[in-house]
Amino acid sequence: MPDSKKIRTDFDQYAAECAAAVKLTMTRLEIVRDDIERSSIRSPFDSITSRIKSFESTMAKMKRKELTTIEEVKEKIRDIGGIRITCPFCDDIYSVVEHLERSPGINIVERQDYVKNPKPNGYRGYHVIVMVETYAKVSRITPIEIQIRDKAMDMWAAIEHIVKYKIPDVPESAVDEFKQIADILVKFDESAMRLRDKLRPDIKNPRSI
Ligand code: 0O2
Repeated sequence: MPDSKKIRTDFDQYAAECAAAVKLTMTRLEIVRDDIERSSIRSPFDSITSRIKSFESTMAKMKRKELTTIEEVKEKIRDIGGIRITCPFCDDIYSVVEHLERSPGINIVERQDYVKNPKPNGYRGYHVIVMVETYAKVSRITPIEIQIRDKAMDMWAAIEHIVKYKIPDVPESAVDEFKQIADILVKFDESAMRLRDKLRPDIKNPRSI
């Protein structure tokens, strides 16, 4: 039986490390975004937000993954610190990924492309795990997750998350309906890019001056 008081103390300490890594990465991303906004016709960035996974949510994930110690959490749950970037258009996601790849201090060690390969329930998004070096009393390297979605994907995921949260046993019909909405949003994304390219070919590439 894990010592719940110790887990809480260990979690709070690790969450503080993750918060430092998130803070540093947010600053780096904001610098990249500001530079693009100054020098480009439009930006592939819409919003950049962050969160630290709550203790309760981490405990639930530990239970699901059958983890009992903070050492296991550090190894197997790499989204305690999370950043979410939203983009206006679906193909902007790959521009953002290119910017991350070029940014010093953002070291991508893992990626999952749920845009090209959506989850069976219809979830789309591009996830990367980055290792961030921070220095307080000692130097540490901490993983955080960056999720990149366009606005349609983000809207779908936010609603699906709330529904899944409130009702643990989602009926099959609701799962089907979510998938149908996801399929409609794929079409929406395609139309939005087609209209952009037809009406505003000058802004197709967000990096063009
Ligand atoms: P929260 O509350 O957002 O932190 P896992 O599948 O979670 O056991 P892993 O490797 O962390 O393992 O999975 P993945 O695919 O990288 O997903 C991590 C996060 O992506 C999730 O975190 C969600 O934020 C988001 N995500 C993934 N799949 C879905 C989905 O089907 N619907 C929604 N709404 N979000 C999804 P958490 O910890 O689940 O939740």
